[in-house]
Amino acid sequence: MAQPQPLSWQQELSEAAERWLVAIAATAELQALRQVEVESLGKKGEITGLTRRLATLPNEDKRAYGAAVGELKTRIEQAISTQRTTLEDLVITQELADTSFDVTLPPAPGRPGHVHPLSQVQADVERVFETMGFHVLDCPEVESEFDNFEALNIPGWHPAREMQDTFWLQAPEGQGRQLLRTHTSAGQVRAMHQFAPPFRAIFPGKVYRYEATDASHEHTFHQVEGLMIDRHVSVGHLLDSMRTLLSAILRRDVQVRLRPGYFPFVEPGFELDISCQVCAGAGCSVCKQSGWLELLPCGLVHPQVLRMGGLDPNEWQGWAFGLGLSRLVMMRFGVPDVRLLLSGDARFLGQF
Ligand code: FA5
Repeated sequence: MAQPQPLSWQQELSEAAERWLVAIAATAELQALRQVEVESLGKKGEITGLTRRLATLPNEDKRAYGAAVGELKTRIEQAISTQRTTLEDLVITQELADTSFDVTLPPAPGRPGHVHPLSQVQADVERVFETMGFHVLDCPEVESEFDNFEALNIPGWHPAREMQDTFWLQAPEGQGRQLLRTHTSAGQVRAMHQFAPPFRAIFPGKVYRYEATDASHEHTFHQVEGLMIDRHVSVGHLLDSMRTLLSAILRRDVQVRLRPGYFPFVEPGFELDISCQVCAGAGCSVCKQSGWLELLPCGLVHPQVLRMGGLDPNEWQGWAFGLGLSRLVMMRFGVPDVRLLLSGDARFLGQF
């Protein structure tokens, strides 16, 4: 009986191609496809074995065999890739089919936004002062060295500069030095040039300091400046305005204390402290265990500052205050750390 002839390598590759393409098309699950991939193209797979055989062939067959086995490998890889996409789509379709949902259910409740606690208290402060005849002024956060320091009687050599180190900016040639304002007092001389005396104005806003932060110190925080210019002003009127402000904003009786305070742009100057509302005066990290928090420095405008604002100190007087708005918010709501205010943490903000 005649022996069956061995297959030529061309027939063997063609037979392998047909067999693997049928096997790939027949897979119904990704797991099975992966198995076919390992058995055909894996390290010990059949196609890899066929590739290795190249070395054993006579030289004249090597080029044609190499090209044919390479083409076979590419066909199988493409078929596997196409089948994988088909099977993955099937899985997604199946998952969607398995998910049942009730289209008649009402939508999940939305989370409406609300006004930030800083803006709430700022709006209240503005309302209180507007009823007392004050303008509300918007002053720039990028300020000149002149308005932030020199106009306020703080020349370059003055030790008070050390207390308010800040972020300097690269200003265009010839425009003097510019910085992020360290206090809203930077608006005082601007206001004096903007309004004809007598006038009263507040200017709320964000200020910046190069600050080692802690529970009551932030590098970016809010203040409200107040300035009243008239022919005769008194410390009594200043303190009464401060009392009106605090009882309107805090809506309860709070203890305050007044002590002398030094600021080069007021004379005399005061520090108005408030009994800490976070710990009810018992001592905590906000008040540094003292029971008191610095909130509202103030004083009578220094004659030199009036001159810088184009006003004759023999004719005009003024009082000014620089309220720590961020700290006032802390005192109103009992916030235990100033850094929470600008943290953008929705869990914190959701409470107001
Ligand atoms: C000033 O900034 C003066 N310009 C205030 C002033 C205005 C005095 C007008 C006299 C007349 P001071 O550096 O103390 O002063 O800051 C004022 C208030 O801002 C402080 O009492 C405090 O409530 C708040 N404050 C100061 N530094 C910080 C900080 N790093 N973080 C949060 N609040 C601060």
